[in-house]
Amino acid sequence: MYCQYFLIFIVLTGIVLCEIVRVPLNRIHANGRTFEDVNSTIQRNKFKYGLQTPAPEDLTNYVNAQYYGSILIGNPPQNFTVQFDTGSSILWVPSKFCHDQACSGFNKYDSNKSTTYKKQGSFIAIQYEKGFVSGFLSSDDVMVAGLNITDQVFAEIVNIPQITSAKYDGILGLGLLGSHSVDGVLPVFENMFRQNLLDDSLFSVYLNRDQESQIGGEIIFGGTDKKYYTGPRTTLFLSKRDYWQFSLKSILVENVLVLCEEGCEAIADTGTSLITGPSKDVEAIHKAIGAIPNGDISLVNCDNISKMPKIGFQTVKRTLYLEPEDYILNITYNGQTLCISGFQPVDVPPPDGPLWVLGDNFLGKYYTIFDWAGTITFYDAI
Ligand SMILES: *[C@@H]1O[C@H](CO)[C@@H](O)[C@H](O)[C@H]1NC(C)=O
Ligand SMILES: *[C@@H]1O[C@H](CO)[C@@H](O)[C@H](O)[C@H]1NC(C)=O
Ligand SMILES: *[C@@H]1O[C@H](CO)[C@@H](O)[C@H](O)[C@H]1NC(C)=O
Ligand SMILES: *[C@@H]1O[C@H](CO)[C@@H](O)[C@H](O)[C@H]1NC(C)=O
Ligand SMILES: *[C@@H]1O[C@H](CO)[C@@H](O)[C@H](O)[C@H]1NC(C)=O
Ligand SMILES: CC(=O)N[C@H]1CO[C@H](CO)[C@@H](O)[C@@H]1O
Repeated sequence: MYCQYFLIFIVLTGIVLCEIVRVPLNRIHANGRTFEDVNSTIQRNKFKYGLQTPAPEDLTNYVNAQYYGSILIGNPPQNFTVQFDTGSSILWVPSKFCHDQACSGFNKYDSNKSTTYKKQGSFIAIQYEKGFVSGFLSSDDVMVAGLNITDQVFAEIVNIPQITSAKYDGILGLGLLGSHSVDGVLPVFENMFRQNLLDDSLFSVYLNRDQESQIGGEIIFGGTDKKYYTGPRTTLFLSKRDYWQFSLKSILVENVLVLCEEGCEAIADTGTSLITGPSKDVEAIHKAIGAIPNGDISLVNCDNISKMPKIGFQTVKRTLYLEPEDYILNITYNGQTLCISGFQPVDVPPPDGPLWVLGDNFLGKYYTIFDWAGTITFYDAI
């Protein structure tokens, strides 16, 4: 859903500083990967599986707040890094026509350099929770995890927000075809399915929460990777096909309170760093964990983490619990560790809302299988 940390506001001993937290890049593994890296991943996958799927896409983890991988567009291929976002449905990358300062430093798609480019032309604006990007539609071959999707319609972006600290060039929406699809454009996953590129009509997501690890995460198209999950299987029917949406019976804040007693709706969203929920509920959680609002985020005392309640998302099958270590995000900056509440108040208006958005801190704990047939499955992530 593209509501990740672009800016983080820190409070230091009463002086309010508004500062961008830049965590040294050498803490994570190679950021800008080259075409050769992508090609070698593809070659390795072919070697590993001998067929097109399951096709794994390696992800890079940036401070547990941004996960992204590489794709290729056009012939000969142009490389891009994209965030794989289950909370939106379109693919966009910056365009060669973007001359904004904001576009510098990103890879830009040049249709003149691709033999398989097809003009679409219509203007498009894509609204995200925190602003919008705009451009026009084009079509070309897109290679994701070694799967060659022909004539994928995507957006070439010419206007993007000025201040972003996004580590990736664009966003690849992994939502289903539904009322959120932009202009009826077939999403990438829908095309993979229609073009018979998948042996199994699903993809699965592993997000590693260990910031020190070389493996940021992995999305597998057409399969799952048993080395990343364990425990019981919890399969739920989607309550709505638009998003990867399912129903919760309640939310339990261990021994303290019960939220969403009448039931509520949730979506699994790789494109959001944290968990967002209706503000009155999130305020209740913040009271229970002693979080203090600070700009867009809320901070907790790092020393109290072990005393905080676990929080359970009760489904018709199993209650999916998060321990405080799962839902608190910590960021070390200049030798100081900030502990950020993993919950943010966001009131999604009807008809979509009210809605709980279960982002990366939830999905890091639960290995998730997104099935085109209309189910979502959770396992315990390793
Ligand atoms: C990709 O890698 C394979 C195997 O190393 C090589 O044969 C092929 O030429 C490479 N493709 C491109 C476009 O560089
Ligand atoms: C592609 O080539 C055409 C014709 O030379 C030119 O008008 C257009 O600006 C070029 N597009 C890009 C993205 O450079
Ligand atoms: C993708 O498929 C198209 C059409 O089948 C083909 O022309 C193109 O060369 C393929 N691209 C790659 C990178 O294999
Ligand atoms: C957190 O710790 C501080 C002292 O470090 C204490 O005053 C406070 O009550 C604690 N809050 C919670 C919610 O346990
Ligand atoms: C921060 O998170 C790491 C795991 O990513 C953990 O090992 C460490 O103890 C945490 N630090 C604090 C202060 O909570
Ligand atoms: C992110 C990334 O790998 N970008 C590379 C794409 O390819 C161009 C040209 O080879 C490089 O300059 C980029 O660094």
